[in-house]
Amino acid sequence: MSLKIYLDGKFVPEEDASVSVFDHGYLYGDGVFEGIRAYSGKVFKLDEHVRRLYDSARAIMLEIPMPPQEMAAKINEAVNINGLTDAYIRVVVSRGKGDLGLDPRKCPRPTVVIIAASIQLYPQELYDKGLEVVSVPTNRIPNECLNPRIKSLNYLNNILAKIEGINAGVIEVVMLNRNGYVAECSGDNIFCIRDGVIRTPPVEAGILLGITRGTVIDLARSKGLQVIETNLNRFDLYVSDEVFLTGTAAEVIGVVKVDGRAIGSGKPGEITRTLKAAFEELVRS
Ligand code: PXG
Repeated sequence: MSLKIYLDGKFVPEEDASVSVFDHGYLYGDGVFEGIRAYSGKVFKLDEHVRRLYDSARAIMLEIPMPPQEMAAKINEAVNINGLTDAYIRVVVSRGKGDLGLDPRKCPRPTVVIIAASIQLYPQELYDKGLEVVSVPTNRIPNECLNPRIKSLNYLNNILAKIEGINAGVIEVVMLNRNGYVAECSGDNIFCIRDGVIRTPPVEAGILLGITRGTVIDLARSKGLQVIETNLNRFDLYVSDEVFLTGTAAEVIGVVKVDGRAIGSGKPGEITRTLKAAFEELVRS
């Protein structure tokens, strides 16, 4: 069945949802986006995602041509109009159509797209067995170059890292920053646990401030678990009792091998399983 896509002010059938080849989102990756989920008809952490979208846009001096409340309403409408209850939502705001040339002033009007589609879940087996990851040569881009807090349409840094992972036979990778500290994964944030203490890289390490990351930190603290945002290196991962990743697509997923080193017992750990269960309960409540 054909989806209805929000494009520049109205919902159109997907066959008609086309953007110009002169759009600077296409020509230069000039724009921002969000990946959001809906569970049982409710969009998860909608306000947080909309806020991050507008922060990303502000950082690149892109003025989204509608207020945040209207964006939130359109995101809800995109889910409802397509009759979806569990959905994956992609919001894209690009610089818009303009002449060739980098100058963003060539683009009078940003292009706004909202796609709400059914979601492709990771196979259950990955959650039961846990993921294997490797650290890759491509470093996370430094804050001073293109701050990873900006969820921009330039994902080549992450895609190059992902390709290195695919070449090594894994589906997710650990990206380090230019100081050798752990930053994040290509599309997930990373946590490790030792002696019951949960640690995750701080924003200064050069990461996207994941909405799932924030949710899981809150959940852990509400259970009396200690969570510390601190620099980690690969050694810290290797000697962890547990490692897990968080992200909109993956939710919470255990990691059982890092660079060939088995983590803990070689199965997803107890705290990881507790947090995964708490997250599932939250999204379904
Ligand atoms: N780091 C990076 C680089 C990401 O792109 C996360 C962390 C996790 O953030 P959230 O807010 O989702 O907890 C992401 C999120 C996709 C897709 O289609 C990618 C993400 C989210 C949803 C879908 O590949 N990345």
